[in-house]
Amino acid sequence: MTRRASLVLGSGLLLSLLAIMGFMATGILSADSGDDQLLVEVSLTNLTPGQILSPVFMARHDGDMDPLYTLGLPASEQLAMMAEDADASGLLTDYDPATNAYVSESMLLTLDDGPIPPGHTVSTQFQVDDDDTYLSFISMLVTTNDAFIGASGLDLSQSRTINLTAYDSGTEANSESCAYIPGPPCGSHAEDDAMAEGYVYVHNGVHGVEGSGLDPATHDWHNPVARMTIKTWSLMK
Ligand SMILES: [Ca+2]
Ligand SMILES: [Ca+2]
Repeated sequence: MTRRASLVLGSGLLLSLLAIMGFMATGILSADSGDDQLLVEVSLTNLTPGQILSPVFMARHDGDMDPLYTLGLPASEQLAMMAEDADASGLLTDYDPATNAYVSESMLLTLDDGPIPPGHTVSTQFQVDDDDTYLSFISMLVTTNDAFIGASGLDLSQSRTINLTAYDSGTEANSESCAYIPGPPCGSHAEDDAMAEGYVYVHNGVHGVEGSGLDPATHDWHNPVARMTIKTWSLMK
């Protein structure tokens, strides 16, 4: 099952923290010194009280790749699969570095081979070349119809912290019916053919629709719902 799959790497190089420590110990790294090889650590923390984040689709790419989504416009089919059912297979196919010239590396980032529970953090590291310094990613809030977090074209060349807002893919009506929600307590992977909102927008939360089985005290949120920390070091020449 794709969303439970272990880390799937493209052609890029994943460096261990041990390697980072080794570079630092020998003085090879310096913070943001502007050289053309970067070592980047990306961490994502779930800040919700009761929403699990699905394994995170990530693509590292150059500046010419199309955005994964645009606020105010309809979602792609690949985003809909991810936002409605945490199914990253479409994204992994479309952004496979073997077939997509803009992509250097794509992966499904997991925590212990699974999703990211509330209050937990998942991290990964990249070695980045001069012209592929951008990161795009998507993760579903799994106890919703079609809520997700993401970013398109994050520049990895500078360290920073980003607070993430929950978006609605606009591809599934927010019935809050367990018949169409993959996360607990529901566990259903069916699609809802009812009229959806039609465009990507800022999600307005879980309201406890009568008979839905969702409890706003657990499943609702106030933005931000997650935080991403990017730490970047330059590899000195
Ligand atoms: Ca759904
Ligand atoms: Ca929706």
